[in-house]
Amino acid sequence: MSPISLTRHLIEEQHAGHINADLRLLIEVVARACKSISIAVGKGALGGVLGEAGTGNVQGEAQKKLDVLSNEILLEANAWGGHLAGLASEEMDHSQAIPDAARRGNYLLLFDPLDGSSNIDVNVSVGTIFSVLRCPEGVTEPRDEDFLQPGTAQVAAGYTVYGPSTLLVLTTGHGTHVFTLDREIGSFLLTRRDVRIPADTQEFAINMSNQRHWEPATQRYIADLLAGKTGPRGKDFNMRWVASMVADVHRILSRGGIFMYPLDAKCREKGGRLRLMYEANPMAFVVEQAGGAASTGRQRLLEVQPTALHQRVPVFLGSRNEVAAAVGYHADG
Ligand code: AFP
Repeated sequence: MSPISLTRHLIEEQHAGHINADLRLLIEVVARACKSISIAVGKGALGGVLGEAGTGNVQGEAQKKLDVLSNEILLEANAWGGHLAGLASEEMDHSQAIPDAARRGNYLLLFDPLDGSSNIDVNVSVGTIFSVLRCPEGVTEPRDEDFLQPGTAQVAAGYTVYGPSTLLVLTTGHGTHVFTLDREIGSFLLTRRDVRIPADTQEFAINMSNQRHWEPATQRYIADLLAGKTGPRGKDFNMRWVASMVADVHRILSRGGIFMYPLDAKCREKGGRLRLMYEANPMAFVVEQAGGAASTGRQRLLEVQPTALHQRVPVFLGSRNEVAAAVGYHADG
């Protein structure tokens, strides 16, 4: 039986009462925008879109041309989608409300338009991460504070990976599903329904160059992983680090593992390296819906009460038994 399309999957989700028509159409708009981003990314040097844009974002990071282009594609796609009350992006200082009622909907969309963009110029997989929240009742012109909802309030989340194939990974709270872009027909087709992350793993992902900056608990945990079968864990571990969260998380979704960006002396002041609202929360929702776990090291990630739109958090996510082990080291202080 040939794989079903994203459209059919979303209609089935709507018929099952899992989502409404507005959310279904919003997800379709985001998926269409990601197809356009995939085409732009896929052109590489031929598209004249590699390299620096010569601008910076609210994070204080130099923007790549594709960061700016991907952001514009998502803004334009949603400006007239009719399903959003507002949107927020890693690349924009503040959120943007959809101005007129004619094209306003009931949802808030948050996104990292091009995650991993430091990898774009060396042709390593990058992606888009998105999160959908409800606009608070009675709010017609949402402001930044209306977006500050915990990850448990998400009604949909997902990411794309622009890699050897372009994948869309999506949850609406009823499992995590993988769609592959069929470039010949231009449709996302369901290639993996209801992904389950193995509870245990022998593979971890962390940027080891920060080792000397980690908290003692992280130092102890990683040292025990590296000690392998001769150490307290009694088994050897392998390590991977792509430095594109979408690629590292997708590997974990595909074969298990633990992904970590813990606090370190360099990012402690900011609260962590990764952004809560449009990186950690959507990935935590996707991972939990696939039977995995996601923590800050001290609490369930989806229960963090946000205080700022671009807030950062420490992240431990993946195989639930390994996340529990890592959290155990941090609970000991
Ligand atoms: P960029 O989008 O600036 O490349 O950052 C990617 C990212 O936010 C996330 O995708 C990676 O897991 C993490 O940063 C990599 O951080 P390091 O460059 O410190 O390893």
